[in-house]
Amino acid sequence: MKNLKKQDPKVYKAIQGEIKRQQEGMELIASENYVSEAVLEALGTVFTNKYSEGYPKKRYYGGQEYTDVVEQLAIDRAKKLFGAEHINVQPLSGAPANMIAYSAVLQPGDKILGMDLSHGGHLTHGHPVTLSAKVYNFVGYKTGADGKIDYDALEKMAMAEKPKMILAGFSAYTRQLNYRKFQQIAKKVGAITMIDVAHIAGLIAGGAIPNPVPYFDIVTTTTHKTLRGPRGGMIMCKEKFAKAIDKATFPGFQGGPHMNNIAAKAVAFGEALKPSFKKYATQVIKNAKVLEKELKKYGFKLMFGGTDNHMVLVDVFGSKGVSGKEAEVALDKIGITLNKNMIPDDPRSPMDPSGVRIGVPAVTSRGMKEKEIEKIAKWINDAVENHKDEKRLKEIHKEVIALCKKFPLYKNLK
Ligand code: DSN
Repeated sequence: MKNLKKQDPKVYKAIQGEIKRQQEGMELIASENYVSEAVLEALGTVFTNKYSEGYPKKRYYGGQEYTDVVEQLAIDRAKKLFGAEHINVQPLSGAPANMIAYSAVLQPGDKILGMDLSHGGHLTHGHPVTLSAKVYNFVGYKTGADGKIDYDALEKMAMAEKPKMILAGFSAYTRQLNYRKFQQIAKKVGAITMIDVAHIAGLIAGGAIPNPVPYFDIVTTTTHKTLRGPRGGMIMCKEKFAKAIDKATFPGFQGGPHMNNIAAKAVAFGEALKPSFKKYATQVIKNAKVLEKELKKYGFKLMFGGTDNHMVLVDVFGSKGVSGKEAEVALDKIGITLNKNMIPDDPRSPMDPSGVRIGVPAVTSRGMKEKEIEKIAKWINDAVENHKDEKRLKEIHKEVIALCKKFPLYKNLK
């Protein structure tokens, strides 16, 4: 970064600070990951200069011989990964992808059944603060008494509400979804099926969990979570919705696609097609299972009874009398980054909820395995139980940094 260093030392310094923070910190935010240096290189290219409204071979401006190459590569590789009939790689991120998908097949005011946020859903699945909830009429389904989605209740709700769309997917639910059930229920009421796989896309691509693509009309995702690509979104769909999805993306919702980002998506999808990515996805699940077991051993209550994916949702307040916010702050002090999170029917507030969400995709990318996860669980327990003991927190922080240094990251970045 020699030009940046000379020209803009303030931005350069912040970037160096962030590199060090990522190198020395333990990243347990379930939606984060570390892209490869090849993906970073593709992001920082002259494709950022190019306007390319339209799609490969059907653009509005000239000079598209290379944009067409990278966009087509991204599409073809994503098709191989997920087996989708049609793919649009232009959505800028997950929230736009969801809004585009709704607008492609629904009319304002149409009803969507989506998962309640505090039960594991996502803001864009109908939370009142979002634009989507102002445009569409969302009804939220919840998890049942056993902590899992109650499909009988979902079916009754669908029969009573007659939604135009049934939406599956989540940002904090930790159990495998029954794709077939969603499909069957939607068929009964004549609803379109959509699933947002942002959190689990990499686990699907790596074959570590079943692929929902055959069961759903529309599948949206981000590309930067378990899939380990650049920040961005993507929509997959059945051929019959292809035109509607493409038109809703551009010109319906977005302008020029971010071609540097699409080039980086192509690189990341190429990486996900390699056998090493299968190993990665399998290890993510193994690591999450160890985290589940260890945290339970330390007396933490896990929501939904445990995990089948890459994360756990922990009721820290119910388990240890420490709020989600207090836990997040204490863990930050020891170099472990995660986020406070609501638990189902949380008696506390969103800014200081009962839970924390903990995910292992990033530490697994770093090469950490079962043994390291055991240490992480021990540190989490230690920091939560001693959250007011600054001296103890400092001691643990040193141990966290020492372990991070054994799993180096971005060695060539300067
Ligand atoms: N912010 C992402 C997450 O953490 O799950 C979802 O948008």
